Order: sequence, then structure tokens, then C-alpha cells
Amino acid sequence: MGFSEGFIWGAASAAHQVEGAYDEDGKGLGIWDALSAGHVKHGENGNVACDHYHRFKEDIALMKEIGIKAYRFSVSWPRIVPEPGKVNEKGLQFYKELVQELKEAGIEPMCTLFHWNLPMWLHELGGWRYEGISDAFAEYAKIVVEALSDKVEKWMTLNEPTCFIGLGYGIGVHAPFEKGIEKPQDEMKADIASLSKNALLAHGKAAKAIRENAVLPPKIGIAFNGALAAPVSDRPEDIEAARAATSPENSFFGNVSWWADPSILGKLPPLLEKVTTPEELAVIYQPLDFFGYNCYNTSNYEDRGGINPAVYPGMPRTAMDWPITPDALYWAAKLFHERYGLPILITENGMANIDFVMSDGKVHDPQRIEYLKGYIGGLQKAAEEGVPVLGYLYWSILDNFEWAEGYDKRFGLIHVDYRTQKRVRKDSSYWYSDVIKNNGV
Ligand code: GCO
Repeated sequence: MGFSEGFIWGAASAAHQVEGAYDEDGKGLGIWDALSAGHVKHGENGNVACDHYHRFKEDIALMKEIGIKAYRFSVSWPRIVPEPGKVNEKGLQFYKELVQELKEAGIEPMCTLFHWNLPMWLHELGGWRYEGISDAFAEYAKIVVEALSDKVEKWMTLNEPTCFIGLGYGIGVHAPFEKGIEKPQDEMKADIASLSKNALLAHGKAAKAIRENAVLPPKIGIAFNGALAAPVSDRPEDIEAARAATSPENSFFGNVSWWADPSILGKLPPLLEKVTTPEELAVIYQPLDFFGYNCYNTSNYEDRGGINPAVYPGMPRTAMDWPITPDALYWAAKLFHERYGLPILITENGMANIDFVMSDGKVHDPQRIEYLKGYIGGLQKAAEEGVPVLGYLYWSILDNFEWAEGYDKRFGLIHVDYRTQKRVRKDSSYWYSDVIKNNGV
């Protein structure tokens, strides 16, 4: 016994990272369009990206060839609401055609409402600091749900609030590139707490808007990320230490529990409690259907003083410099299911590799295959032990715009030559086809 029948094997992407067409058909600018100059490696930007906006049919044909059963895409908020109160029908049309094409290919469309490219008009009102942002997000959610929910069943309100709040307003490496970290610590913490509250309110209001307006009975979640500690051994005290390090009492934005405790358990971490009223918590705390988690590694091994001393010189790392820790999905599924009681959906997992088209015209990526064997194997073990796991979505279907890292970090199952937009399936995509056929590794 391994993965359930009907286990969802899929792949993911995000609008700003793949679509391009940044100013076409009435799209407004988002913060990544307008503010990223000077912040991205090699001076690159997402203006064209993979040109998925024009090539989605070709891309879906490749997904079908691979055998993928679900595609997690995100909707670009500034494409749909380019200015306050205005709905861009052409933008909606794009997503309607996208989900239609997916359905015809037998692929389940899964929709993320916010994957980071905040409309500039909202940024100018204060961005995630603006008090009206959660209502604006709920209105936008309703528009998208009315357009797509006859075909979309699974919804993720937010992708990685840890990143768009923490990296966007704290560390300043993601748009809008604010360095809260340079403020006095208390001030920075209070600021991140109230920004986080607004993001949580946006989630809660959007979740409600989805439930109230969806045609197909919706399944709703958040795609979380954040620290995950794996135990150093199977001894109960080591497992307990991992549990405590993963969900500390006094959590902050880099901990999953900072976001998931309020939204799934209705419980506020101390710093959030200071800025959140009981009425607000009631808005944040909505029934959810799955626990989405974007998982790349356990954080023990990070050179940041994790609980595991297993960092060693020369340990395997991806092209992102991220440690390769195959037990990550096992512990993610175990620990997060145990704490939150929801079925687990791995909303992202994958690796950046030094991929290029080789002299035989193919892209050989054995490192990625090995990476996946280990990680998916771990998830399979969790499923075998009885953790309800709904699915696994590889990040990413295509090489794409990796935010501040630009284009040279390649996560795709499909290689993209950005000069010609030519797609080439990597070896790992053929390997993944077999995994899908066999329902496991
Ligand atoms: C994230 C995002 C993706 C990234 C991916 C690789 O996790 O940061 O959801 O947009 O591209 O995770 O870094």
C-alpha cells in the first residue's frame, strides 16, 4: 500500500514567473513589474518569461504528454483588476481558456489567487499595510471564482505569506523590497505582525468569498512554506525536539505555525495576539479542506543554527545552494498532519539544477531524478504509515523567472530556451511519467 488511488500527480507554476505579456490586453502593472529593476540578477525581469500567456496550449499539450493529472497555476491580480474597481474581461478570458484547455486535456486546474505580483495601485495605497487590502482581495477572489469555479475545485488563497511578507517587507529581497530589518527590532516585529494580520484577514475573507460564490463545491487551502525540522534520530525525545523546533511557542513569520495556527486552529501566536482582535481572528479562522505546503528541504541543515548538526562540508546542495534532505516530505506530512489534522497537499517540491541542452539535443538531469526519488519516496512512506496525502505538485512544470534570481535557476521538468521559447522535455519528465503511471516510486 502506498499512495491512494486518485492520488494527484501534478506540477505548479505562478503567473508572474511564466506568463509574460506583462502589459498586454489591459493588464495593469504589479509590484514585480514596476519595482524589480536593480533587484534581479543580471538585470532580468518577468516581462516575457516563458510567454505562457501565448503558448499555454503548447504547454498543456506537453503536460498531457507527461501524464500530469493536475496543474497548479496562479491568477495575476493586476491582470484582472488593473485599477481600483475595474475588471479586465480580457484577463479573465485568458484564464477561462486556460482552464478549458486543461479540462479538455484531462488535467485538473488548481488555482492560487495570490502568488506575489501585487497590483501597483494597491501598493500605492500601502500594499499589505493598507487596511482595505483584505476587502480588495476578497472582491478580486469573488471575480475569479465567478469566472472559473465551474471548472476549478481546488483553491489556494495565498502562496507563501512567509515570503511575500517576510522577504518583501522584512529582508527586502522580494518586491516591494522594503528592509524592515534595518529598523529597531521591536518596531520591525510589530510592523511584520500587522502586515501578517492583513494577509491573514485577506485569506479569511477570500476563503469565505470562495465558499459563498463557487459553482463546484470548493476545496480551499493555503500554500504555506517555512521552517521544518526533522529529528536527528527515531528516539522519542528527538522527535519531540523536531516538533518543538518546527512549531515554536513564540513563532514568527518564518514559522509555518505563525500562519497556520490562526487560520487552521483559530489560535494566535503571542506577537500576533498583540495586534489582532477576537473579531478579526473570527474572520481569519475559516474552515479549510487541505494543508498545502511548499517544501524544498528541512531547515535543520540550514546554516542558521538548526537543531541538527548534520551540516557538513560538501553536502549535496541544489543550484539554489539549498541542502538536499530527502526526508523532508516525510516529516512535513507527519508533523503538519499531526498538528493541523488536515489532508496534506504538497503544493511545491523540486530542485534547481544546472540544466542545458546537450550535444545530443536532450536535457539530462540525473541529479533531479535522484532528488525526486528520495523526496517522493519519503512522502510515500508517510502515506504508507497512514498520513492522508492528497497529492504532489512538482515545482515547476517549466523553467521560469525565479524572482530575484532571474532565469539561470532552472526548476522545470521542461527546459525553456528564453531566446527562442523552445521547450525541451528533460529526462526527469520522462521519469516522472513512469512515477505517475506506477502511482509511486
Ligand atoms: C517559492 C514560490 C515559487 C518559487 C519556488 C522556488 O516557493 O518561492 O512559491 O514561486 O519559484 O519555490 O524558489
